[in-house]
Amino acid sequence: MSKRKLTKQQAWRIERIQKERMERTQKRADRAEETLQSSDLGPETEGIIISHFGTQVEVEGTQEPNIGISTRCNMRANLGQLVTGDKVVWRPKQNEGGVVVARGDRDTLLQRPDMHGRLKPVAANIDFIVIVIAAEPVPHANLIDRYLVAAETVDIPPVILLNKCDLIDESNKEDLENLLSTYINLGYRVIRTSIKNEQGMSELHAFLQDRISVFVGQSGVGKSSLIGSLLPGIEISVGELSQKRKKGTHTTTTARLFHMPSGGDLIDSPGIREFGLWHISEEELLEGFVEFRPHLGYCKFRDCSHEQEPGCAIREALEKGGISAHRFESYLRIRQSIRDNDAF
Ligand SMILES: Nc1nc2c(ncn2[C@@H]2O[C@H](COP(=O)(O)OP(=O)(O)OP(=O)(O)O)[C@@H](O)[C@H]2O)c(=O)[nH]1
Ligand SMILES: [Mg+2]
Ligand SMILES: [Zn+2]
Repeated sequence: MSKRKLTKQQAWRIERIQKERMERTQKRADRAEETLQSSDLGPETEGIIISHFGTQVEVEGTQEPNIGISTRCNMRANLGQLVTGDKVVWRPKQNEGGVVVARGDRDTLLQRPDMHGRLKPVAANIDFIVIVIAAEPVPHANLIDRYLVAAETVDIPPVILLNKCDLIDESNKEDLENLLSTYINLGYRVIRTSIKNEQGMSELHAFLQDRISVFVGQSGVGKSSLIGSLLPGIEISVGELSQKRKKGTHTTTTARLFHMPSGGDLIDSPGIREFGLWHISEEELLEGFVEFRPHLGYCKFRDCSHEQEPGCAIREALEKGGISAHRFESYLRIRQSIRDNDAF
């Protein structure tokens, strides 16, 4: 991740955009308040956020008489950012729409910084993070490690899903197997699927049963395709890879929650290029690498940077093979990106 240096003009532009955004948020909140003051609102009822559309959210009722019914709602100003999976209290308007008036506590929250370093929630109240990679586009180990660190930091168990197994041949088999074996050795569960030949789909279905899972990963790996294949009949957009570079085309633009008829929820999320971890501390980063944990606190120097120092327990584990070179390198890269951002 590159360090972002802004010219005065860029900084001024960002400041202006932020000011405009704040004004818009305020106006929206005023509108929500106005509606609340008027009398055409129904009683408070519970719901869950299905999706977020900039100025509004889609809320599905979880209480009679609104169970399963979706309503576009404005939101009160003091709620902070609402996100897919949030449990809310809302009031229906007489004709259509409604207003969200409160948000329930979150059991879990996956979040990541946006381009400007502001922390954005991705999904709330999730039990599992399904990190989707594919035979094509080629997976980036560092991105997988970033997701794993994020999952470990918020204590939401991750699973790695290799999709498009129908596209595995002699040219990519070894690389993919090497990549996966690192994670299998660390104790992470790996599921292999293909929506073309149905491989692994029943295992995946069984795994997702009765849990709330969010599908994350690069664009084009097949997150939406997998959900569409698990839930035939739903409306979900799927996009071809770009012809030239065989990369995803960022088809899904906002997270959305779908119900499995047999129980459980699936949250589709937009593909990403980078997963910034600027919001976590260097200690959390170390803890986020599960195989580092048994060695933490055993370096000779308390402020060991795990680079050159004698008596470094992490490097010793690296030499003995308890920590793989690729994971250690990943750790150093992420640590550097956290430091670069600190300097900014
Ligand atoms: N061969 C093969 N192609 C697949 C498989 N799963 C998905 N695809 C194709 O991969 C492309 C991208 O699929 P999407 O489901 O849109 O990918 P996504 O991860 O949701 O991408 P974004 O929404 O951009 O993040 C589409 O052309 C799919 O048909 C699979 O198992 N095998
Ligand atoms: Mg998608
Ligand atoms: Zn050390």
